[in-house]
Amino acid sequence: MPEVFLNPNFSPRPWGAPALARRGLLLAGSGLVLAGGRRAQAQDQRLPEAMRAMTGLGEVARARGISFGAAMLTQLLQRDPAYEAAFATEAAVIVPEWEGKFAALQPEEGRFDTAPLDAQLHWAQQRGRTLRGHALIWHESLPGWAERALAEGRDRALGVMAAHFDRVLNHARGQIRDWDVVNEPIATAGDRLRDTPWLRALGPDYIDIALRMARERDPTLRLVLNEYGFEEEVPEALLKRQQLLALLRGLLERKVPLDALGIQGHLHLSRPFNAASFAGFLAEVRALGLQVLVTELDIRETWDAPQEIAARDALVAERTYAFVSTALEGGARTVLSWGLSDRNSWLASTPAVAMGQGRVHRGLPLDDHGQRKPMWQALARAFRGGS
Ligand code: 9MR
Repeated sequence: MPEVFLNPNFSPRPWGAPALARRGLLLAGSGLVLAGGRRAQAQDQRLPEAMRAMTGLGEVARARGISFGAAMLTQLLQRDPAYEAAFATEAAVIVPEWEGKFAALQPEEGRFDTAPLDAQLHWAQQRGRTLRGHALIWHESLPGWAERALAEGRDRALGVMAAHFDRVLNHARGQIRDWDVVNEPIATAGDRLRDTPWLRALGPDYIDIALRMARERDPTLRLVLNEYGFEEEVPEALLKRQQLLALLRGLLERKVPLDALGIQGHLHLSRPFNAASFAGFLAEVRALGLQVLVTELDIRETWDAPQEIAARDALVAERTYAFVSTALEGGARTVLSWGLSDRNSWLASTPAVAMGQGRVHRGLPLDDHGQRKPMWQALARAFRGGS
């Protein structure tokens, strides 16, 4: 059986057929209100145009020297005009949610498929947007052939890494200036390096090797180490901060090239957030001479939260503002959310994190219908520097 290399975990939910009144409401903010009696199809065609006319988060952020963007899926970009319009309006930066991963780029050894990534690059270039790379070395989205090859020993693993970097970084040269070179190297428990095929093949040095290889191949790149699970005030997150700081210090002491820490920001309302404590951590990272950026913001709700949408959205917005404003005060100049609309979020399509029973996490700036939520306003407020 050939392996399937479309993003295997994502099955898009179709755009629903919201009531005409709801569409009218959606468009009201843009000054383009459609008559209630018009046919839904005509509205579908106009919806993206109305969205395009709005001032987006990218623009709001840019006014303060901040880059805002979001993770994009080519499979939706190419077939959903409302999805494309939302990115055109809101995102100054694009990050491929799947298309830059190992399994997407090299599904079989030596056979590279850059078409889905190129589609995003083309879209971004046409509109003067930037695209950042995600992710060269990760324990997930590694095709079966690569996992088997890494198990064959050190030299083979070095060869696999070098061949992938050669081809991908050469292909993207001058187009992608910023890469997550190593993604999620610390164990979920926060107490040690994660046990991955790369670690088993090359030892803890795999991180040094990957960063050095990336710098050798393209000295102009911003090299990022991207991690999650250390943002909030829970014991495993605090442990992870310590591991992360030790890892970063070690890399810098060994003169391994590294420019920034990517803070994923997959937040949980079930966990407390302590702004002062997180600010202290950011200051320690910055004191090492590293930049910080928020790479994958979204927010998971809890089941014991209120049922009413307005109350749920207020909690999400409050957490968004607290987290993003702390990150910005701590020096972040790039903020990316992991998608734009709840409809297409991995929070909805991944069984292990989905809410289920008819509820969908409302953890992104736009709702299921592409309408702006209080989280959108919270981001805008944080970018404007308001309180
Ligand atoms: O959202 C992504 C999902 O669509 C993919 O199927 C999955 C595996 O490639 O990766 C998800 O994105 C992850 C990101 O690459 C790294 N940080 C955690 C993200 C959510 O799982």
